[in-house]
Amino acid sequence: MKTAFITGASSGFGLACAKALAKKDFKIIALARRKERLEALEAEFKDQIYSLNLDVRDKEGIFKAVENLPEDFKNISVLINNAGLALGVQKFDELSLEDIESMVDTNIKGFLYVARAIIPLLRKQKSANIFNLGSVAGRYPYPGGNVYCGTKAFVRQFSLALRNDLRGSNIKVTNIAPGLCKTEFSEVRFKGDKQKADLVYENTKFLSAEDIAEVICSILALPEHININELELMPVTQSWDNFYIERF
Ligand code: NDP
Ligand code: 8X3
Repeated sequence: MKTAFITGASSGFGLACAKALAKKDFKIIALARRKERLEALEAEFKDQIYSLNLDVRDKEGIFKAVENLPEDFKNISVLINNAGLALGVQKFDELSLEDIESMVDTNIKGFLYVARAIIPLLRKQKSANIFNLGSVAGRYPYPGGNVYCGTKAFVRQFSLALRNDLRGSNIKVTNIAPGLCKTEFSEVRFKGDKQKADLVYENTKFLSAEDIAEVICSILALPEHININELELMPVTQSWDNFYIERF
């Protein structure tokens, strides 16, 4: 039985990946802050799930938890480094320092703590996969994206650079960069304002969390010698608008 370590496993992509991989007989280490959500996952898949009720920003907690994993959950060959968030759509100079720090601390620093704690375990495997959750926001800027776009650009470039450091290890690294996808993402971004969140998805077709899980499962099924560096995907309803030109 293979083992996957998934952050942000209480909702959206992380939860969909946990379920999809559990159905494929993986053991799952499911990390998130909301305990009751993780308990529901445990209730569904029983001993296949080992929950870590943790915040990725808790540096000491992350390293301690990984060090103290039960022996039968230590053979991790898949990392889905997914926990992350966007807060607000204000201009950068109107964004609160708290929100700025929260995005940087979660999407960059917490993301790095998890990678740093797990990669030594992946190195013990004959082969392994790392999936980092980037975003189209890491490549294409949009108004109000500022810090969030920057954090996802970090994920993208870090993912590519990490491949150099893992040379010879047979550990693959993929930056998954989705576009519009309906999860709790917008509700978090608008701080619980469901009306504003729903507007994002109004009258259009969006990706689902299950679509992302399916993409990850199909990459996992590829022959061992293929590394997908980056996979960018959007719903067919999404494309680009023009550059903005200021006119006088
Ligand atoms: P959700 O809000 O549905 O899920 C986010 C998950 O991250 C939750 O399980 C949440 O769990 C967890 N999380 C957030 N902060 C922390 C933290 N500090 N410590 C531990 N866990 C945390 O969003 P998505 O599933 O959509 O997002 C997953 C990833 O995909 C994010 O990195 C996001 O930026 C990215 N993404 C999303 C897109 C979209 O349109 N939805 C498109 C492109 C990328 P809990 O609150 O229980 O801790
Ligand atoms: C989430 C996609 O375009 O809302 O990463 O930033 S977007």
